[in-house]
Amino acid sequence: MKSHRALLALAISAGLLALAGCSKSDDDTAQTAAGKTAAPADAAKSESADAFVGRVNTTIEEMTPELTSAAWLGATYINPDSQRVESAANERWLTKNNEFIAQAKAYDTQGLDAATARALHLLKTSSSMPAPRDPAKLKELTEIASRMGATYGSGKWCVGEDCKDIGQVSQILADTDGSSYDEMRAAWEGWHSIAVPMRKDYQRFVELTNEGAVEMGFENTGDVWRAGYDMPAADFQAEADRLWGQVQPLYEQLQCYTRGKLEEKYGEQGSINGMIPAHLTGNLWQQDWGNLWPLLQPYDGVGSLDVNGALEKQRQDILSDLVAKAGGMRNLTAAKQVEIERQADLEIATRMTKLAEGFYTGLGMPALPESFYEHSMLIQPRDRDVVCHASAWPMNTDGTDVRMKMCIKPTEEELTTIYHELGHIYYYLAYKDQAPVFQGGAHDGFHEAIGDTIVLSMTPEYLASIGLVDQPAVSEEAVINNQMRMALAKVAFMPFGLLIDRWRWGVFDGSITPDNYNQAWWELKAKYQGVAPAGETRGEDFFDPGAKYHVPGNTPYTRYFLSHVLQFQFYKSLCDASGHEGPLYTCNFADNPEAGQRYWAMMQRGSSQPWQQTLKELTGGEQMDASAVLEYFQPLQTWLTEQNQGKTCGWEPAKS
Ligand code: X8Z
Ligand code: ZN
Repeated sequence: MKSHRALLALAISAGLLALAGCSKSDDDTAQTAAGKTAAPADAAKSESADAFVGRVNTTIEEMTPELTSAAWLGATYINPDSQRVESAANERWLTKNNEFIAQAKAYDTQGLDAATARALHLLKTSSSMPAPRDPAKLKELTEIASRMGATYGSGKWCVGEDCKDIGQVSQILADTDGSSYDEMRAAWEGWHSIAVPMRKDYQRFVELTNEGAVEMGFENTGDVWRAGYDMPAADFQAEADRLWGQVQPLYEQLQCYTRGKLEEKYGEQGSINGMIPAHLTGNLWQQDWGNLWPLLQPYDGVGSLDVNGALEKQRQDILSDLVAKAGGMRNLTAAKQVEIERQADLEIATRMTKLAEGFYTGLGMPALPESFYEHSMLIQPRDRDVVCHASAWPMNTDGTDVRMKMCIKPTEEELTTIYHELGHIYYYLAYKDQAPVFQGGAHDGFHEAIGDTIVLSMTPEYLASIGLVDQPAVSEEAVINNQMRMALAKVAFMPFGLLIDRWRWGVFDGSITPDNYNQAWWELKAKYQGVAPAGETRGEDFFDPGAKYHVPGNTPYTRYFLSHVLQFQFYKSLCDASGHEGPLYTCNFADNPEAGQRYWAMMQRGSSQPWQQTLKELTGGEQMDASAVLEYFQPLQTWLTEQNQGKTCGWEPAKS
């Protein structure tokens, strides 16, 4: 169901679990006396729609803890045993869910109570991993999903005996000042090698989920994904295109400016036919360009926004204290030193998480339950492989066990990711009293936008109030600097947010075939992002999409694009609610109870009504609309246009 589809896609590494699953209970009315599943139509005749939805809710409630625990183990202890437990739990759930979907389809929704009709609708349209009915194929699917998740999570780039995990590879790329062109290129290529073994699995995954989708009455898996937006699936793609059209001119200015700076720094190697070389943006996927700050900062030294420096210093101070308490460095064994380093890592990670929690409680939302800090994984364990990709988990349906899984490092990017993850966590807490079928985002883009809206409120004033930057400078230059900081995270992301599912929709509908998986990927990267790989074309020996978590993890991605539009709409409404006056980009609604109440009321709705209604309650409008993005970035857009004057912007191949 939608609720849990959102839940699990966010939370569960392999995106296996559309829902918690448990074995059939004895009094399951969908079963015949002989223990065989009754035909869905017969089951629907002998059980009212209300009773059916009630049974679905109870089943979700009962199955969720076991399913989420299995998935948590699969993501935090990667080994063959946890994979077996994870895929078996998924298998049980998906079998149950298929039964539910078949029965849901057998009801005539005319004349039903509105909540029952909505629950049936969500059941029929909310499966990110449609599973075939054939038990052997269903089992194969869950095993592939677990294996791909584990392959990604344990992925390493090895040169001889020297192996680097995703965190270490990312650090080489992130150091855009210190790492050389060749070092970054080797790191980028090294990470992409981890995806090669996934290619076959992914191909089979597509076949199996497509079969499940057809059995559910859809054309293919992409068609199921697009059905989850309370509008005809066919309209949804056009809607996403419309929103992209609104922000595309702003992105093109940013791309042009960035490319120019890379050319200044790297000469001819700084661009490829007007495109940005994939290994030079400070990020493995070119989705966040924040690490290019040293190169792109518009006005050097105007209002220091060195959050990375501040966090690193805090960690050093914590470490020095711990070392002093233990009697000084010279008295420590090597093992004790490692232990103390880890203690410092955990302490700064916890401190960063509490800063984020403070924003939410400052809005009047509840403190996180103690169990959050007890059960979450905040730093990377040393003794095993884990999926480091950040995620937030509702372990059950009553909100008493929510967790975050991250490998936190003391950087600004990670700090904002914590605010993002707590957005998911607070959404779970806000809608915990809804029936389990409605425990989801209004749509999946809402779920992604909750925390990011808060991130927009992390203005220099806010950062100063939590001690991470000095008192901010007030000047036009400072405005542009801060706008650039935000644009490198938000604007740079938008085409990336769109293209991943353009690729997957094509794979699922057969217009992209296994013999052009990689070629199609790089065509889309070129078309939307204006990004290209250095050197020879990356042919079909590679499987570059698999080097991004959400592909092996099977998490639909258009949600993030939508979130990057919605979060500006939410932000504007909350700023209005808080009585903010002045330009949108200056608004910080921290500690404002009116904004908090408005937000919480919206979040409490979960997926109990069409998202358009929920959006209207918060913003007054029923449409997603990127004009708030443009309003926010208006000063930067003007500035970029001036900077780019006289340059030839755009890139080959021509954009359509
Ligand atoms: O995957 C995430 C979150 C978990 S929902 C860390 N994000 C996308 C990504 O990292 O690719 C947040 C922004 C986009
Ligand atoms: Zn998220």
